[in-house]
Amino acid sequence: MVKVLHCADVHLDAPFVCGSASKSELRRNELLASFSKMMNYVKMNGIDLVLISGDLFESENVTRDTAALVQREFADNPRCRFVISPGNHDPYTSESVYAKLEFPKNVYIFKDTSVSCFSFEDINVDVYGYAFTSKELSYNPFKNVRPRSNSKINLLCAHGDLNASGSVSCPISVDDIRESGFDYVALGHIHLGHEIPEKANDTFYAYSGCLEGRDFGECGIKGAFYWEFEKDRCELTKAEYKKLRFCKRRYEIEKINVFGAKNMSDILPRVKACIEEKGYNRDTLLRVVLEGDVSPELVISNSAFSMLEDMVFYLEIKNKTRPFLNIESLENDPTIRGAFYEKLKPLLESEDENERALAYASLKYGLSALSGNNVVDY
Ligand SMILES: [Mn+2]
Repeated sequence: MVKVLHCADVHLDAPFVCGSASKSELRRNELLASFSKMMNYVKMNGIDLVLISGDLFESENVTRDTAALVQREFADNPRCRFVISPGNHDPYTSESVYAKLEFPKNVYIFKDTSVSCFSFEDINVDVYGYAFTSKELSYNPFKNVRPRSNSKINLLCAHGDLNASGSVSCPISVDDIRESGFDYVALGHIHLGHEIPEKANDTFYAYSGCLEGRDFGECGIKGAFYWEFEKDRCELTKAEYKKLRFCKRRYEIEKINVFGAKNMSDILPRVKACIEEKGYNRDTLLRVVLEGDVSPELVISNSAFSMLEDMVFYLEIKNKTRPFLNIESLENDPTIRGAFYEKLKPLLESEDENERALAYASLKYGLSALSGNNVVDY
């Protein structure tokens, strides 16, 4: 049985967006710590092979200290083989970290845009791959490439853009994967990553996603795939995986509907309850988007949220509420207008976004009709 770890898009030394300069610097260091945590996992769990599917570094930013740390981590895991496919952010060039630094013997780096193979006889694994040699690679180098021996566990370590024809970051189609004949295609480039690997024909494939989210475009828990493979003659008899968490913190976005809120005390408990229900804590960078129609008198002040700030690592409030015309008068309206509003109120406060939108439209058009107005021109 072969133990494989698949990661990608670590982007060591990349800048973070995180509110303040000091927190951003802290996040940069946390990314390094997450990388070390992953490397410790590799050591403690006797991983045979690590596939790094591109963008390990962010080339423009990589410091000498970071390069030294990576070299040290690789050297500290002499039992494990590390295979690297340079991506669009860390292409293999004569000026790159890959060319300039000397890596330990257990590190295998693809250097060319054409596919080549590292063969590990002792574990019966062939790892195929290629390198970006500049920021762009406008074709898929492994299209029409087939593994040379079906008795080997055939892995492909690839940086590229799945289902994005015309992409300059190595466009890969599912058909390319389906026809490839590899046992596993370990993908890098898309930071979101799969939670569950896909399968096309006999080939498993997945994006591992990045190791730490860097902004609210990269939400969720980040990490790497752990695989156990076994091949008996030409038959893959074991292919089991786990998605492992290595990120120190995570970005999350929560939309909260505060329909009908009249003051901050209608809002703060809702935000607090959301943080508690979702189990967010100091590991979370949270953006709260406030939505819904609220009383025109309501003033949403960011400083009012300071009492919640310590619940998470970073709290950002986006106010997308709209002043509602006359909720209060509707609430006290004894006529059919008030009754109509009362009837719709549960739907206006629904958790379901579509239901809310529909109820809102119903209220608008209903009130308009009751006023004898042209519904369309409301
Ligand atoms: Mn990339």
